[in-house]
Amino acid sequence: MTMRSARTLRQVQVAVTVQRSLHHQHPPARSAGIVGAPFSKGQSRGGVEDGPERIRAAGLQRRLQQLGCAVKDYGNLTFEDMSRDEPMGLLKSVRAVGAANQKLSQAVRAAKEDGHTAVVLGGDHSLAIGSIHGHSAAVGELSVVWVDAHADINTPLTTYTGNIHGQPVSYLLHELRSKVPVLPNFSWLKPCVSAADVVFIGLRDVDPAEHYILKMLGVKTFSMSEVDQLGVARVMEETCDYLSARGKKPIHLSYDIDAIDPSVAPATGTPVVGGLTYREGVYITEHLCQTGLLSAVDLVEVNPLRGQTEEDVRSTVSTAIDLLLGCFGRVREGNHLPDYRLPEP
Ligand SMILES: [Mn+2]
Repeated sequence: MTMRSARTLRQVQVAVTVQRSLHHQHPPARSAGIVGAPFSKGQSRGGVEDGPERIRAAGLQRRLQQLGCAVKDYGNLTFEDMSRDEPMGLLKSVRAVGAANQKLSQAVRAAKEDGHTAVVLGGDHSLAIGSIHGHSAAVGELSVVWVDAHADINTPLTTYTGNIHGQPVSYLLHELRSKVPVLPNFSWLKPCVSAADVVFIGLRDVDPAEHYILKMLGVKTFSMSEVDQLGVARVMEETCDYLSARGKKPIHLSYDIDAIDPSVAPATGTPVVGGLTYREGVYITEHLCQTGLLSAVDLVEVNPLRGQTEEDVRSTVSTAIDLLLGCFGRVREGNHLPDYRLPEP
């Protein structure tokens, strides 16, 4: 190797190093538009409506700002009581879920139109119906990453609990349009997501009908078996390769805290053993953040009343916050603000 080419190589290495350190000192400007959705009627356990306030009280806004992220908190949506909301067959609280999601759809759409990365604090996972619909109304076609112990893809006719938090994906998919009956307070909703634009991660409690639907539609899934087999880094690489092969669409991350192992995040309505570790859970958010395509995030199913102890609740809420911080550029190596200067003696 001549001196000349050796120098060129070193120059390249220096340039790469400079670029990298610039990247760390000047993270892309981000802003979070937080929408609180204290809604619990997509399932039958009280307490999940307290999720937004607990997550805020643990310092979400301050911690996002410490990352250099601008924050606009739109506050909590209010949901009217439905005086007459009788079950339709097994299906519970249909009218309340329909009305709440219509409101949420409008709020998420507004947050997107204001230029923010939307953050929906749930509340139960039925809220993904309005969140994804509103996101899509603002930006068009989406990629959806659904991180959950459950597939939440029952239709109103396959559910055996009647809880709509186990069904939101079926309401959103074009391919299942003919399988979802007309429901009161849902006339505003049109399916807006293609099955090929969805990836599930963390599955470990899937009903037979859900499994049939996933196979029938050929939906990309990484159950906990694949997380074990491939490791989370490869799962995320394959997730992003798979989604971007259909075009680089804005990503909607719908994160159910029950994806995380109950030893870390026990305060949730339907915990299932054998979940993601804290590190795997956070890695998913870090990786999606790095794509630069993350456009909206739901963080749902934190239920402070489901913890056995205050430490259970603290651990669950603090994990939820770390997942959200990962979405906005927190990296575990540490961060500093772009204008930081070392004190001079
Ligand atoms: Mn869920």
